[in-house]
Amino acid sequence: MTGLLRKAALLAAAGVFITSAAMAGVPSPGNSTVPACISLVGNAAGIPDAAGTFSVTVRDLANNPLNGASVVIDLSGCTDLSICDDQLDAGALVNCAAKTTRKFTDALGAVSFTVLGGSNGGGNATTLLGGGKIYANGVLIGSPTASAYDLDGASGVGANDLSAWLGDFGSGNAFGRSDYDCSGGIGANDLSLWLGDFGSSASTTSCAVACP
Ligand SMILES: [Ca+2]
Repeated sequence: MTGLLRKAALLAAAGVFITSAAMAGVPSPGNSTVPACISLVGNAAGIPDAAGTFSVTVRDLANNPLNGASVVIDLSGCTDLSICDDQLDAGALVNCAAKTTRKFTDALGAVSFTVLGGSNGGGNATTLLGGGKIYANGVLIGSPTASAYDLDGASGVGANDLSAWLGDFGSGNAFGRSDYDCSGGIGANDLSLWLGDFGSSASTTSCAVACP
């Protein structure tokens, strides 16, 4: 190999190295796994309702899982939803002003959330589909529709929430807060899911303190 060729080969190798180093550690929306929709839930005796549990897996541009990535569920775009000041999860860091809750991924790049919160009552729906945002290390990796079983934000999941759901259904608008099955509209299957959650008695209690 001539000197010139050797230099060229070294430069090419260095370029590959720099490129892969830059790719490592940057969350990739295409390689990460996020839910298409999420549901805010209540709790029962301090236990978050598992109906709201979802997972996020963060992978980088080289498709490697990212350990310790900061994952933020940002509901600031959902003006008809509020999250609880206390998520009953020692790993969840709530920023009330930003309407976010943050956790960190494990060695497999995964983290699970159960977001506690609710909505603001019958006739008050505003947000359509895809109102939530999920960020990993500041990179937007998903825009799920965000729903809530506790549609009036009081007294857990009960009859008044059903009334609010019926109002959303009757409006003919695709309000995200009442679309539990992620179909992109409000229909009989969402009612079935709401009834299932009501019947489970896992969301008997609303936020002790909802973020203002
Ligand atoms: Ca309620």
